[in-house]
Amino acid sequence: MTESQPTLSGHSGELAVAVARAHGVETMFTLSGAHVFPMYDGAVKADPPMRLLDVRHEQTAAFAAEATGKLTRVPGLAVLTAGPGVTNGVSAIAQAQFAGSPMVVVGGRAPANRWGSGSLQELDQPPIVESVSKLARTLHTASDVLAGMDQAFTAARSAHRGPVFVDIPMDEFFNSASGPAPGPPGTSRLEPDGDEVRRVAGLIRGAERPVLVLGTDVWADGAEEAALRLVEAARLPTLTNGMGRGVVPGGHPMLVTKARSAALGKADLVVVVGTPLDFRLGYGVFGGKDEGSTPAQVVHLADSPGQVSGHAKLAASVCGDLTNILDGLLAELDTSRPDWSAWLGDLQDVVRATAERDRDLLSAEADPIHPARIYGELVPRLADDSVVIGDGGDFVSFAGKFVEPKRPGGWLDPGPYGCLGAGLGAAIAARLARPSSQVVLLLGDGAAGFSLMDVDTLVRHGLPVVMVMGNNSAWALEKGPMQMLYGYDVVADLAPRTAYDGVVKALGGAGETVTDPRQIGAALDRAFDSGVPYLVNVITDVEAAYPRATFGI
Ligand SMILES: Cc1ncc(C[n+]2csc(CCOP(=O)(O)OP(=O)(O)O)c2C)c(N)n1
Ligand SMILES: [Mg+2]
Repeated sequence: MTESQPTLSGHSGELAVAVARAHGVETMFTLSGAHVFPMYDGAVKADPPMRLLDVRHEQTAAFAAEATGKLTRVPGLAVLTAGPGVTNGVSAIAQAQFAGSPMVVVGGRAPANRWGSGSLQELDQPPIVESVSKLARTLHTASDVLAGMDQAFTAARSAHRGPVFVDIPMDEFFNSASGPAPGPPGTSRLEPDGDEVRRVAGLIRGAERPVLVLGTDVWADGAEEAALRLVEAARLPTLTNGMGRGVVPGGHPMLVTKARSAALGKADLVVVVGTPLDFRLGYGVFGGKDEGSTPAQVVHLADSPGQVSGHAKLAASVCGDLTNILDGLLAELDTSRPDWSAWLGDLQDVVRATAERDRDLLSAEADPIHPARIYGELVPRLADDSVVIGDGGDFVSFAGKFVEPKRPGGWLDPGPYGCLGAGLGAAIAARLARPSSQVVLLLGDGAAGFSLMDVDTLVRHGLPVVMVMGNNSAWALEKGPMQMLYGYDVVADLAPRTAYDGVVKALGGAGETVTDPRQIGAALDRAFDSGVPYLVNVITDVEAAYPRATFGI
């Protein structure tokens, strides 16, 4: 401790809240439990108080913290009571681990002074959470809290980002300690290897048909501007996925997401930035589409060493601060690079042809409604700074096809963990993180069942969100594949045409059911104008399955 560092004294909850605030946390997502009361007391007595956002299921608190981390790039904070409170949060913690979302979960824990005697919810939680988090540990005494919480937040926000779990025994939660007051957060950034960057620039320079892929970590690492600089200066055809969507704005001439199959199938070099080479990217095998052609060379650029693919055959890789890597490539390519305009032009032709084909679906008059028509109505109504959240199967896959965000940081999809039920938590987080933006939650009717009760949370906290449901009365993303494999399906149907808008109304929001495609637009306008949580329940055609090329297996 230096002389200039003030001392902080208080109970563990006060100390933990002070550290969270020093790391930029504004909201504590939680559901009540006595084991974590000191966190609430710490929030209430902080100056100014920390916002408490209480939900109806711990998964919602944890998904809200995860989405806060994604949207604000400051770790989200969930506080979950001991035992079932913590176990209810595990799926969201796993999702954060898969997506690299910075978040800290503070768990209650049965008291240390009775450990082994069988007190209520006496569960050793870190071993349960360990495999799905960056770090999971118990802060055994009040005097561990200041340093332990700082370590938790620092780990969560350092590349590669992810969830950190700590629990504090109840007796020690109420105990007091003192120590140095938390200062501003420290983060270190890994300098990339300059020789490797030059090697990658050489590979790009030598390519005839290069393609760039920008993923979630481009946004998470704060490299979105460097990425766009590189794309525009080098005029590289680019695809985006996850939270990389919007880094190259929808409609940009270099964005060829609509020509994805041609781009990845014909490329001779694919440079993947800030996203794993997982099932979403064909496990990192590209090209070789035309007869006699060889697979593309693959370059992987990652925010940290552990993220570089271990399974794909890589021509080169670089890890470290993504802004430095991308600016390093730009500096190299600025001086000399081939002209790829013919290749880019070919892909732009495919983009145009795809957009032309999509137009029919987006304006489909079909009865029952084709889910694409919903996007035909929604997309023109989206502002550039809107936040769009997907929670569902096929319905959300259609969104991935038709919604091309204009800015980064406003697109939340299920990501590689693909966990249904994140929707309401993410919507709550988005409403708080972007108070003046449109927040649109796209819900499958199946997915809605996991979290719809948390409309109550939106209502209690005065958080308006537009919910748009593609209600095909089925778990369609599973129904189609089961039909394909077995010629029949079971456990894939839901009750026909359920009035989920009635559920939202009962909880204090508003909504309506739409069965005529020509009524969707007006219903969306009413939802955006309503200023309350509003569900547009669109009854859609279960036969209109998403044309899927991969099942992720
Ligand atoms: C927590 C969880 N349970 C089950 C699944 C498997 N699953 C993936 S998509 C899907 C169907 C989703 O149905 P719905 O939300 O109605 O969207 P639809 O495919 O019908 O458009 C299911 C059950 C999952 N991904 N996550
Ligand atoms: Mg469905």
